[in-house]
Amino acid sequence: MVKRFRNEQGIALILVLFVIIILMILGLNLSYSTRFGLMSVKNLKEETSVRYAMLSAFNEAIAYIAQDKDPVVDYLDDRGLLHLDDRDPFPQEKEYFGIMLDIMIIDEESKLNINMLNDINLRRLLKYANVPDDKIQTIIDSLRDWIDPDELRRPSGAEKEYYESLEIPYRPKNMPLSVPEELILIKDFSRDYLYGSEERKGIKDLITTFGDGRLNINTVSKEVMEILGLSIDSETIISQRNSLRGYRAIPPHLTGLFRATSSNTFRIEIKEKVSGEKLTAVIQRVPAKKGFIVKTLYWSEQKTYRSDRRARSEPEFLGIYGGTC
Ligand SMILES: [Ca+2]
Ligand SMILES: [Ca+2]
Repeated sequence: MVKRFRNEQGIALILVLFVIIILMILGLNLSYSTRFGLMSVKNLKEETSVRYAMLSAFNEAIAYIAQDKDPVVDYLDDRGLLHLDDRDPFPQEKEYFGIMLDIMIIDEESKLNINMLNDINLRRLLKYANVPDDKIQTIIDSLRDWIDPDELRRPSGAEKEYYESLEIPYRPKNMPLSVPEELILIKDFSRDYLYGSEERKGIKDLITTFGDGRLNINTVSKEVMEILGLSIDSETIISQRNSLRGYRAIPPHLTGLFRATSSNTFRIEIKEKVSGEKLTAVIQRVPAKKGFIVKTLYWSEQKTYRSDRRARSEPEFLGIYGGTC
């Protein structure tokens, strides 16, 4: 009888211990879930705040561009800031909802359109990036083959048979480039020709795929002018446009190179100072009865993940589309 009573006590003790262990596991799990949930909410709140701050800055930049009161002139001052009219340039940094952002408006019509460059200027552009001489003709022919609709290979070029034989095969676009980054897909075009390295200056900031190929004399950089063969005249052009607050007409001897004193295609780059999250858009303004209609041509958001403390970033969305906003 006593032995049976002790056995029952032992079983009860084991059951109590078992229940306590289960409760501890459930408690720890609940605590972890709650902590994880709170972190997720905090991250979501931060991400949402940053995104809305960026969208606010983007909309303000668009309004600034669309309210240009002087359609004849858009010019860069001696600090490199873009003036659209008598207003102050758009602020380069501004706080939205307590979030500090860097903001840049860049004239895409100050850059060389890589889809429309002739061989002479393309050669000068590649030389600027210190591309080896024996690769320049291959890149020029391959770029032409990449853009033209046929499959007929130029002497140093590349068409379908070359790209399909690569370790990771793909096909040539047979259309104009949508974004400058596409150059990296073209035969013999190395990534550092675009982005630069210790050995060479990259061409990324000098080229575009947007706009109709017109260059605005009031915004082109010294580097672009030198690629166009204007090395001596570049200083004079920059000093004259500074003192004039932008040419209102192109000097007769420069009409062969420049066809505009104002622009319609702009890149807007917005970056959060702390995390480095970035929003890039290219917009085009089209004259309308009252002011301008603004179309978005390109949109990219570069997101930063903070939960692992070592912020890593990757493009969240890369898109090119037409539309009115
Ligand atoms: Ca203007
Ligand atoms: Ca082709």
